[in-house]
Parts: sequence; structure tokens; C-alpha cells
Amino acid sequence: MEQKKIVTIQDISCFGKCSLTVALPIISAMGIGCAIIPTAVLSTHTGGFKGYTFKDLTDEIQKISDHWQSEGLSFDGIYTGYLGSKEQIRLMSDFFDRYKTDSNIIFVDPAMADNGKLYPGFGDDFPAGMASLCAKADYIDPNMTEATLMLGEEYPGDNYDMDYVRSILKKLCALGCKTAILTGVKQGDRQGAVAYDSVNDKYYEYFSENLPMSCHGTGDVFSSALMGALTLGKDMNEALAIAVDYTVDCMKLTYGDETHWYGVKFEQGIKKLVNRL
Ligand code: PXL
Repeated sequence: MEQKKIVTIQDISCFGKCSLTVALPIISAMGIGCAIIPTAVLSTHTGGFKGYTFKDLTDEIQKISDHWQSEGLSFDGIYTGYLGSKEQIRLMSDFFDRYKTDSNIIFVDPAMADNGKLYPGFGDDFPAGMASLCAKADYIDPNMTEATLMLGEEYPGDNYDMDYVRSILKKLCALGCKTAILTGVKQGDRQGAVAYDSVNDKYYEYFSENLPMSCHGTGDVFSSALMGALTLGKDMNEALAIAVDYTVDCMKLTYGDETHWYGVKFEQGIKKLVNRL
């Protein structure tokens, strides 16, 4: 049988376990072919390391896309993560126009902010650019910081209820995407993800433990597992459960090891992830 194929477009942070060094192994382990377009090479991610290097690869993106078109390549899923500039957002928008088909899915993780703040290096106009890319997606999965930045709303911290979550999801879909998934949603002593499918006017949610920790790269772990599950044809209930459970497992595997502050031990959870597919 033909193998499913995803292309994921994000940076390579050489050390630190995020973006491509997370997405490629997780998607591959799920049995899906994973093509990549690296948007930049950094010595580490930008969360907690000082003096990281940054080599921009924007000039390569269109050339890679042109070559793939001349080879007649196509993908079951297109998944973008961390993008380094508004120019890269524009290139992704063109990439979507070129590679969208009636049956493939476009997934945008607007990875740019957390805990009420943009990541280092992004200007205040970046969220509006990311919102315009989200408009073209089938699925987007911001955290609360990214969602409120894209909507121009105040970040509520942990002060919100499920009515607020549902209203945010509806507003995200009003940007233009079909389904919005809000990650890191806290409800009492639980944490999970809530989705709104605007085509069928349906909400989905899945909650697990709320661990007393927050780790770099968990957004990328979650998005990669969710995108993999959706590409394999899992329905939203199952895909959310797979992605939330895997993310929580990775955090538990890392909890208590202070030498591993920069990311999660996603490798040690892969066997369990794959066994439930
Ligand atoms: O995990 C998101 C991410 C991706 N790429 C780079 C980052 C971050 C988060 O900080 O710095 C370079």
C-alpha cells in the first residue's frame, strides 16, 4: 500500500529537541514518510540558551519548492512550525497554494510565543502575519498566548473558563481555518486540548494530568503526534487523545531530571505512541 507522506517546514535547532529534530523522528516512527524544508539552522533553540547562532535558509525555500514541482511531488499533509520571518510566512502561503489538493491537509502550528510573551527575535507585527497563514490552514494549534496574540486580545494567564476557550476557538476559525485546536488548556487539576471544527460546528476535548512543569518543545511534540494521527486518518477524538497522552508521557519521562531542562525525552515515549496507532 502506498505510504502517507508529510512535508514539514520549520527550523533545525541543532541542540535542544524542538522543531525538525522532534517532528522528523516522531512522524517517521508513526510510519509516515517525512520530507522536510529547513527554514534556518540554529546552534540551539532560543529558549534559555545564550549566544545561539542563526543561519537563515529563506533563499532555499522557493528553489526546493520549484524542484519538487518539476518532479511532480505531492503530499498527504503539509505541516509548518516555527518560521523565522514574515518573508518565510509569505513563502509558506505560496507553498500552500501550490501543493494544496482536494484531499491533503494543511496544518499550521503558529509556534511563536508562550507564557504571555513572543519568543526572542519576533516583532510585534509577527502574530498578524501568522494569523494570515492560519487563515489558509485546515488545522491550527496555538497555545493560549499565540491565540490571543493573533486575535489581538489580552492574554488571560490561567484566568479563564470553558466558555472563554470556546469563544477563542470560534474566533480563530473566523480567521479562516477549518479546525482550531487550543493547546495547554487548564481545567481544574487537568490539562489538555480543546478543538472546534467549524465545518461541522463540533467541539472536541481531551484532558489528562496537569503536571507541575513546563518544558520547551512540548508544543512541537504535540503538533507532530497530532499531525501524524490526523494524516493516518484518526478522527479528532482519537487524534487528540494520542497527542495529549504522548506529550504527557514525554513530560513524565523528563520530570525531575534537571540536566534535561531544554526539552523532553520524547524518544523514550515513542514505543508506546506507536503501539497504540
Ligand atoms: O519549539 C518551538 C521553537 C522552534 N524553533 C526555535 C525555537 C523554538 C522555541 O523557543 O526557539 C528556534
